[in-house]
Amino acid sequence: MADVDTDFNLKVVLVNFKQCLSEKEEVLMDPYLTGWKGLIKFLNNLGAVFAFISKDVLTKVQIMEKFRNSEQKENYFSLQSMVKYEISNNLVDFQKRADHPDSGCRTILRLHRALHWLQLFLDGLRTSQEDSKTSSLCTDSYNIALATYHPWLIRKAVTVAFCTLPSRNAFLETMNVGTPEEAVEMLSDAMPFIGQVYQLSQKLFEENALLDLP
Ligand code: 1PW
Repeated sequence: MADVDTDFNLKVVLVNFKQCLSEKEEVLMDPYLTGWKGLIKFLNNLGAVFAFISKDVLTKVQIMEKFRNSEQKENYFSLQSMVKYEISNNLVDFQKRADHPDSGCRTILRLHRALHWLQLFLDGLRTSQEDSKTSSLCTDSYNIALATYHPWLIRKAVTVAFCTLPSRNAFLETMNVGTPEEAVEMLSDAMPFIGQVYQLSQKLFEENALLDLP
């Protein structure tokens, strides 16, 4: 396929999530967004049915990049500085999307929930048997992490897209880090960092009552 990015390597993408973790236990915005941009490439390589998913994620990454390129860029240096800045300046809609429909907080919350899905899915894949069905692993993690936040139509479309996923070994090979065994090893090294990024963000959103932003 001409549009497949052959230079893609999931290890390089996942390293960004390690780089998100600052010494002060903050989650740094730029590597977070770079990590997501890599995941978008990965999604695009999975085929056209994933295009609507990657498009939504890309839109959200672009919203955040705009903040990072604005005069307020320092306030968006980390997820923690963003939350502090947006809350103290009343830049977050808490009840319904109105004055600030695309706040950094509500945008990152969507990516944060999606990261939870990715974490569960890649961990499921890593620890599963060779004959496990990728589509079932993917659907199970989606149902736990994300489905409750999506309307019926999206849930349906997402589930259809998952059915097109290749077998476990073929999927591990699309990560471009060698044999399926090497891909599993790479995931074992990388997943703890994704887990830490997820936990730190979850704590931040929880402490600031941001987990249900419209
Ligand atoms: C196989 C690797 C998968 C990694 C990427 C996971 C991304 C999951 C994103 C699912 C998006 C489905 C389509 C869009 C739905 C939006 O309505 C929804 N966005 C997300 C990211 O959940 C909510 O955003 P909204 O409508 O409140 O702006």
